[in-house]
Amino acid sequence: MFWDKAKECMPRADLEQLQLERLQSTLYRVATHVPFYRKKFKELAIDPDGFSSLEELRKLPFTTKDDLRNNYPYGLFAVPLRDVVRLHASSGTTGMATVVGYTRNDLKNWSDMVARILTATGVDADDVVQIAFGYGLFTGGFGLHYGAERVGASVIPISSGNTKRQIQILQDFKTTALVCTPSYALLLADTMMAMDININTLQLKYGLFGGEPWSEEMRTEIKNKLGIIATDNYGLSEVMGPGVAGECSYCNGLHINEDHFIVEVINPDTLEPVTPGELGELVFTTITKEAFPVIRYRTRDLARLMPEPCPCGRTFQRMTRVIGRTDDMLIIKGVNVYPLQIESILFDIEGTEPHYQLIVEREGRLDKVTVLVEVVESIFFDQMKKQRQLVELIKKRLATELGIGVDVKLVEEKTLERFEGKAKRVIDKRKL
Ligand code: DLL
Repeated sequence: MFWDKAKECMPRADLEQLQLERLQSTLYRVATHVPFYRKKFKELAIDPDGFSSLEELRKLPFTTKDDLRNNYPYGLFAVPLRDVVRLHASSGTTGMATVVGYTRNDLKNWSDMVARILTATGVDADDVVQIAFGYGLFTGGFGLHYGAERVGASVIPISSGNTKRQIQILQDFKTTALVCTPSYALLLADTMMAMDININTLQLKYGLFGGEPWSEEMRTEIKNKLGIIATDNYGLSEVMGPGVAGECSYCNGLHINEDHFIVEVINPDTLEPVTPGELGELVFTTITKEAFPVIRYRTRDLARLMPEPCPCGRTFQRMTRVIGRTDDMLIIKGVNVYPLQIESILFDIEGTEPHYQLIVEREGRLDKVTVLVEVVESIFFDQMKKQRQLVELIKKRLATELGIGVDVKLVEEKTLERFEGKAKRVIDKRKL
């Protein structure tokens, strides 16, 4: 199903022409209204009017989270506040929040983009959509909300938290589509199992998950436990919020809304583009946003582009799931490791629960990682010998697949913290 087939299936040549035109007007907009970009363009001798091909994008400066922070709160807005009708903020993991704004037209485009990803999953006007993302400064709740209303679905703005109430509403309101973080979906599923609720009595058909990294194994687990189609949805406040990219029902990569964003993938060390299909940092340029346009925004998110066409017919390029962030990459004995790799391996091992936490400490120049893994009760209370065998097995699997040794500790079921929003898997004890 398509929300806007003419756009989503546009021939690439037409799309590129549209991108160029929209980029030209964005450059004009920022050079005229945002002193930060005007200054940067001047320093780099960039003439925004002389921009005649998409390849020239590479000449433009990057924008980073620090640039946003340095211009807190409204310094990068390209319209006066009287034209801004919504503000959101991203707290990030550290430091000062960054503020983002939307004009009425930005909100219309945003809800259209979210409507596309909901439709691509299968959601339509007959669906009842339970939005269990936080409403507030976080873009997740409101972003999905407006998109779901745009589709014409019946929207339940329950927001995050209060798991028992979520479950009651899932049952009573006959929810057909659940929208939340993947870790919260799993928590809901596990709580329902503990309450002996038969999943077949629910009307759930779809789950749209996002806001945090998750593995393919976690998808399978959620699909099996809830009996639904589960799609991955990606976005970030600085670029817009949810709706930047989302999966179609083939569940094999996320289509990027390329008529609104130009995507690049760069090597985060050299800042040069990677060869197509190679892993690197996602960089987005917004080309329709009025209030808060960003040029070559460095996301810190690592993914690959999938240039080959998708069987669904959409011509928008896909990206793979985000496998991690440049800033949550751990260097253990010189090897780059992402928490998600560890998650995939744990899912494979019988007796371990899909709940884990990584404790990172620094020994000398290298990171030392201890993986805390929840194990089912029967194993936890089993003989020491069996526990030791399991620890050895996990260590061995991690060592073979990651190429390094890490410490493993088994913990009792339900002892690690659960999250209603984004899960925090890494406890960083390094004093850097
Ligand atoms: O998390 C927007 C969003 C809300 C997307 C709901 C999808 C669904 P921020 O709070 O600004 O915005 O956080 C953005 O979260 O840079 C990624 O690191 C991470 N992230 C978001 N979606 C995914 C995903 C929202 N599907 C940051 N997979 C991004 C992996 C994701 N990471």
